[in-house]
Amino acid sequence: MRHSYAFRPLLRRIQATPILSMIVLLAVLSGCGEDSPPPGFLPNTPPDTRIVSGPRDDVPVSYLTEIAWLGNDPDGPVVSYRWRISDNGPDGQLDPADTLGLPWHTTTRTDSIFATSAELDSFPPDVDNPLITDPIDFRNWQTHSFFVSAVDRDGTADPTPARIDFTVTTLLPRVEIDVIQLTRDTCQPTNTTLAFGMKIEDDDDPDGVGQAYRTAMIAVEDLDPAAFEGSGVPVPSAGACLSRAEYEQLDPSLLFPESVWSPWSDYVETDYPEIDLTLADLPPGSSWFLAIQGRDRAGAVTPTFVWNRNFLHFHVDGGFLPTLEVTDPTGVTRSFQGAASPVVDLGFLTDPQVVFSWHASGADYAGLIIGYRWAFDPADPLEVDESEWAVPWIDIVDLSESFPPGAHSVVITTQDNSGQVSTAAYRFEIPAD
Ligand SMILES: [Ca+2]
Ligand SMILES: [Ca+2]
Repeated sequence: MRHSYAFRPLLRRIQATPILSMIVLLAVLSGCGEDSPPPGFLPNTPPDTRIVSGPRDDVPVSYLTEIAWLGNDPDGPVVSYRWRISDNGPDGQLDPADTLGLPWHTTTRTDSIFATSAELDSFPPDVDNPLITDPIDFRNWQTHSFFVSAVDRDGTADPTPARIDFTVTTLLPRVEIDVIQLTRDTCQPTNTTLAFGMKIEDDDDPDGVGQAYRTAMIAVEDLDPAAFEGSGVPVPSAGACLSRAEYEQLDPSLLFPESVWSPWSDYVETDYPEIDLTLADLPPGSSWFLAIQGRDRAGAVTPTFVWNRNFLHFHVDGGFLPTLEVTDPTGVTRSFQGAASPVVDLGFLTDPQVVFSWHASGADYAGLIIGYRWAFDPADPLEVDESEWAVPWIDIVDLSESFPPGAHSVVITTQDNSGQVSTAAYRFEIPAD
């Protein structure tokens, strides 16, 4: 008896072990633990998902891509979908790393237009075309995979998401400096203030414009000497002026490394001739490289730096004066720069209705005319008092005024955006009848 008593628990233990293991294993497989459904309860069936329309994998499409999907669930309704889009890297192939940590987004919609990134440069069909040289023609590209899973009433997502692979392209945004005129094939002389507008065009954007811009401005003596290696162009010293031909020998990727760029700013389209950038208090004698890049909705960035388009080489001279050209009542046009001296004497005018018209320019030094004002019969035509001006600074380029008999004077002045003024002063006499 004692013998069998001692033996029985051991036998029970040996028999119990595999049964216990199976129960634990079943609980792990079902994932339910103690909440396992009672016998006879049907487990939830996950929903199934399919993509009903979208881009083909062999034809590149716009970075704005429309995709539609549907799901069905054998034992209840589909209540939502979850989706995600991967960027598949330069090889264009979906790798496990491409979806690592990629979040799922939830939606109840069954279609959408997705704005996807296209940040890889040199889209092969463009690069192979030797006729294409302008960024207007170049495209960036990226291959993406779109995944979507239907989610049922129980929160169960289709474990095998529907998937579509596709390649998108975007035309690159173009930047153009405007408002000022840039025509030189050597450095542009400027005053100590330089102001200009810009436009960032993007032909495949719904609004036709880029979304952001950034600038790089470097004194020529701070340029990376490596950019000059093998170019035949000497490394510039402070204040040096390079020609367009010399600039075009240099490696732009070394001229404008990532570290020299400003942060990105939102680009808001303005009406010409509005000013987007003003550079004030520039030191006389300094010489600069200035480049501007645009960025589009797909993240594509202007790749080239074209002389006098989105690249400007300028030298700060200072002391430039606007040129004021005035046509007087006798029909003679004269040019004025700086203070009015001497006063132009027109003698007797037969018509008491006196008409002047004018035009001013700072184009020689990329200066901008900000307005005009005039005075009638000031105490001293060569020293008009602030209170004697007939109008504030305005953008009007002619005047017509009736004068009584006697001696009179008219003073017309213009100002540029660096505060430089040029003035024309006239005296004349209206005879008594
Ligand atoms: Ca279900
Ligand atoms: Ca674009």
